Amino acid sequence: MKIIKKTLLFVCILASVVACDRSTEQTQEISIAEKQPKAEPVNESVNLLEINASGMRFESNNTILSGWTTIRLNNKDNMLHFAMVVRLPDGVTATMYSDDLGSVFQKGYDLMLEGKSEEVAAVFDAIPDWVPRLTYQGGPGFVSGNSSAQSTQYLEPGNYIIECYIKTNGIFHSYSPVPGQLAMLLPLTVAGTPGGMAEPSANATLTINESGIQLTGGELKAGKNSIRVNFDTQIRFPSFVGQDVHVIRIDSVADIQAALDWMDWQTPNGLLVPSPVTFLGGINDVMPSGSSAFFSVDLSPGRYAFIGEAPEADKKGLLLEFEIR
Ligand SMILES: [Cu+2]
Repeated sequence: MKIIKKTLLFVCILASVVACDRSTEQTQEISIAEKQPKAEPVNESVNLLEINASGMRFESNNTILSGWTTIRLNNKDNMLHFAMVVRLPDGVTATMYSDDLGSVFQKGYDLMLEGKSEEVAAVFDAIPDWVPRLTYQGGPGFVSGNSSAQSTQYLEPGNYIIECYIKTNGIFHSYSPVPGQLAMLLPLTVAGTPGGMAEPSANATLTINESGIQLTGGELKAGKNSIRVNFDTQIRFPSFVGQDVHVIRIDSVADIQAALDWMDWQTPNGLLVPSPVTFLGGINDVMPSGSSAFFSVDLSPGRYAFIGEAPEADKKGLLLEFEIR
């Protein structure tokens, strides 16, 4: 883990002629200040990365300060996108991620649809040896077209990518057929300089563990919600995906099964746009186990569910319905 320490260097030049008089004034000021009650320091700085999704590409600054970071995904397309944050091991670049891993998933998926299971296994056996050292660090969850989603997560300095692997016509948005060119994959540098943003507050807490998603604190409300997610576990399922949480609006009973069926990228219609239900954001996988992160979601009265991106999410406990009155 590369940690760049911020060095603060204070250079103080005092004119020797006036030093004596000023030091007397400073002593008096300090003694008055000490008699006043001390206010708790308030840190209101915002460490925000704004990403626009447009024409199946991300547009953004490619750097952010470290520590707590808010990432806002403004989806300007008519289709669903998300923005998963992945930390790259030292020596791995966004281009390597695209060329050596994105291409493997597209090839494996294509063979999967052709029913060539042995060839699929051979393709996935050939994934680069650095893949197990990728760590997943959140990022805004699934959000339908022409709307925004926002997550807040703690990012250490380093090199990252932001990825969307929704499919259009069977092609993952992050897949680039041209080596060296990036599709829906954004390189991100998290600088050594701390952004100084405080950990957000939340009105509700979700806990994710072996049993799935539970509401373990606070209350969901109409209007803007800040939701803390405690990732007590981070389980990787055989389909390579981890535990995460997204919000769907339930307009009819059929929406629940449609969303469950849609949440498996390995099926022809899975993660294929147009999505069968409306997604309002959430947060992608966070590692390691024991980490917490946050997402914001605006809820009008109605029925909703938290749902994980995994095959048979309900059987994994990754479906939690709720109502806002
Ligand atoms: Cu996308």
